[in-house]
Order: sequence, then C-alpha cells, then structure tokens
Amino acid sequence: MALDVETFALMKDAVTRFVKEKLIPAEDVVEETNDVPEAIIEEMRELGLFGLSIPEEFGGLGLNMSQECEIVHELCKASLAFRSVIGTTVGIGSQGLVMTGTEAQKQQYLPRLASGEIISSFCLTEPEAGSDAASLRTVAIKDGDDYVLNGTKRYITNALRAGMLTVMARTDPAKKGASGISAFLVDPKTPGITISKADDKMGQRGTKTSDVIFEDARVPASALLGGREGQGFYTAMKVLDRGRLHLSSVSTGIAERMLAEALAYAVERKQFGTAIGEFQLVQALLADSQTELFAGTAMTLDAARKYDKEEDISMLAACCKMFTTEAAGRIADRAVQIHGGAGYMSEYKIERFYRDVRLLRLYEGTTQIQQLVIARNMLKTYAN
Ligand code: COS
Repeated sequence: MALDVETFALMKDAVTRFVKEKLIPAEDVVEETNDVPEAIIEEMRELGLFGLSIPEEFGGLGLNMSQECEIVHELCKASLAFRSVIGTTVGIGSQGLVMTGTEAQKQQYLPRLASGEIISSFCLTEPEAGSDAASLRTVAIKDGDDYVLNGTKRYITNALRAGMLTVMARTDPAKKGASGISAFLVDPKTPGITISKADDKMGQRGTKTSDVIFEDARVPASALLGGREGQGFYTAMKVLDRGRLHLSSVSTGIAERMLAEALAYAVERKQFGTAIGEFQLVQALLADSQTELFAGTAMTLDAARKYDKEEDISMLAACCKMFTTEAAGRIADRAVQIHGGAGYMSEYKIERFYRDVRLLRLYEGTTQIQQLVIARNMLKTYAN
C-alpha cells in the first residue's frame, strides 16, 4: 500500500505550503486559545490528512509508513498541536482497526475516520497502568449480547474530540497479564462514559488530553475488535511499534524547525561586533544539532522502509523513538542556548518548543521503556 511517487510528491508539496502559509501563522492563536481553530481542522480534512494511513478502498490516501513519516516530518515543522489533531486518527487510534478489524468494523468506521468526519483515540493508559500497560484494570464483562465496561483511562489524547475510542480492557479478570486483555471500538457517546475536562499541561497547548471514565458502559459484542477476545494487548503493542516510528518523525520535524529558528537567530544576532554564528562555540551547537537531526531522520526512514517490507521493526522503532526524542530535547536546549536570554522569553517561540518537546520522551513509551524493548530484543536474538 503506497501512493504513487508523483501524487505523493504533490501531496508533500501541498503540506509544506500549508505549514508555511497557514499553520505557522496560526501558532500564536493556538497558544492563546489553547485550541486549534476549526477553519484549520477543516483545511486538514480537505488535504486528506486524517486519512494518511487509511487504505484507499476506505477513502484514505493509503500512504505506506515511509511516506507517512515524510508527511509527519513536514507537518511538525509547525507547533505540535496541529499534528496532534490528526495524530491519533492516523496512528494509534485507528491502526488496530486497520490491522485486525473485521470487514464490518472497517466499513463502519474507516471511511468516516479517513474523511475526518470523526476522530479516534487510543485508550490504554490508566491511573495505575502507565509503563506497565499489561497490568491495566479496566474490565469488559460479557453480559448477554453485550460487554459492560468499568474503569478509568488517563491522559487520553483527543478523547474530547473523538467519535470512536479504541479501548483496551480485561475480558478475563482471572488472567492478570497480557492474554486477558481485549480491544473494543467504542462510541464515546455511549451511556456510562464520561470524558473529563482537558488536562493542564507543561506545554503543547492546543492538544487535548483527558480522563475517560467507564461506569457500566454497555457496548454490543460487535464492538470487540476483530471479534476475538484476548488479542487486545498484542494489537496495542503492534500499534505502538508503528506509532513509535510516527513519533520519531514528529521529533525530527520539530527539531528541524527549532534548528532553523536557532540558525536564523545566530545569523541575525550580533555581539562583539559580529554575528554570533561566526563564533566557533555557537557553530559547535549548530553542528551537533544538524548531525543529530540528520541521523534521526535517516534512521527513521530506514526503519520505516523495513516496516514497509514487513520486517519486524519492534527494536528499530524503539531505537528511533529513543534517539529522535532525546535528540529533539538536546536540539531544543541548544536552540535556547543560542538565543541567550531571548531564548527564555515567550516573545520568541523557542521557549514554547522547548516545553513542547519534553513530552516526546514520555508518551508512547518513555525512553526507559524503549531501552527495555531494545535490550530485550537483543537478548532474545542472542538466545535464539
Ligand atoms: N508486538 C507483538 N507482541 C508483543 C510485542 C510487540 N511489539 N511486545 C510484546 N508482545 C507480546 C509478547 O510476546 C508477550 O506475549 P505472550 O503473552 O504470548 O508471552 C506479551 O506481549 C507480553 O509481553 P511482555 O512480557 O514483553 O510484556 P511486559 O508486561 O513485560 O511489558 C512493555 C512490555 C513494557 C514493552 C509494554 O508494556 C510497553 O510497551 N509499555 C509501554 C506502554 C506505552 O507505550 N504506553 C504509552 C501509552 S499509549 S500513548
């Protein structure tokens, strides 16, 4: 599944223009209102951005992973709030359905997700189950033709905007680990579901996360993803492998933007009678950032190409996620340093990006979880 080379080039061009002409000029509005303007979301629909990863037969663009990474990189040269609006629908919220959904489930949701008519969210994390995702406590107990859901999900991106939730819940409470978990496609308007107000965060204003609370929420048996119990955790892990490549491109995109801001400042700002970019210590900051940006972009595309060839990329995705998100943190820090005192002032966007990128090292698996995934894979390969 991939868009042909010429159409893809046009698409990428359109996104580059959209970022420059519409998104970057709207960054301050997003910051002030803590929301993305509806007119921009409408333009995202028109550009087909909600359907990037959804197969063409269901109305999406059907990009392969390498193409998705390239588009996401472009999009993330603007504030991360814009990508977040489409992020869950393109990535973790919909891909379980694309990978394992029944034909009827795909027909029910994918065309509306692809057009952006509805947005999806991925409900895995809970108050007591973050890194240890397999310990989740939300239950879905079979009752006649239905399942009854009880539990709380936490920090759920786009739950407030969502028309479909992919919910991981324990269908077999007797099984404590991964094998007792199933996934459900749930309408957030179902009686018994409450979505809390948006969380206050360190950064990434305009993105929306909130709790999703299930109190005897009754869903039909047809909501069970793929029609099979006990598959939810495995599906979530596969979705996260893919999501980690997507997030690596988020990281390289915003890193490129921060470096561009730092370079422009270094050329324009004069001290000791010359542009600070002429000083070798500032050049070292620029060069280190450029090198890490190139490395992160190259490794992500390499892993994405392997994903497209259906190779197992669990370990590589974790390597990419760890390197690119940590590098984005370092690049943000150097960009602030190059800006000097101005880098601490809200008037310059770099302090905002510095706060925004801090989240990258936390969500969809912390750096420490990526290390664990990488080392476990190495040990497994050695043992075999
Ligand atoms: N693809 C498919 N299956 C996978 C998998 C993957 N990438 N990773 C693990 N599994 C399977 C394992 O093979 C194992 O199968 P069995 O039940 O048949 O033995 C099962 O899942 C459990 O795996 P494991 O024993 O490795 O699970 P752990 O509980 O030790 O933890 C980690 C696995 C830590 C990697 C997982 O919980 C994780 O990724 N945590 C972070 C969660 C996260 O990213 N949260 C972000 C919130 S979503 S925005």
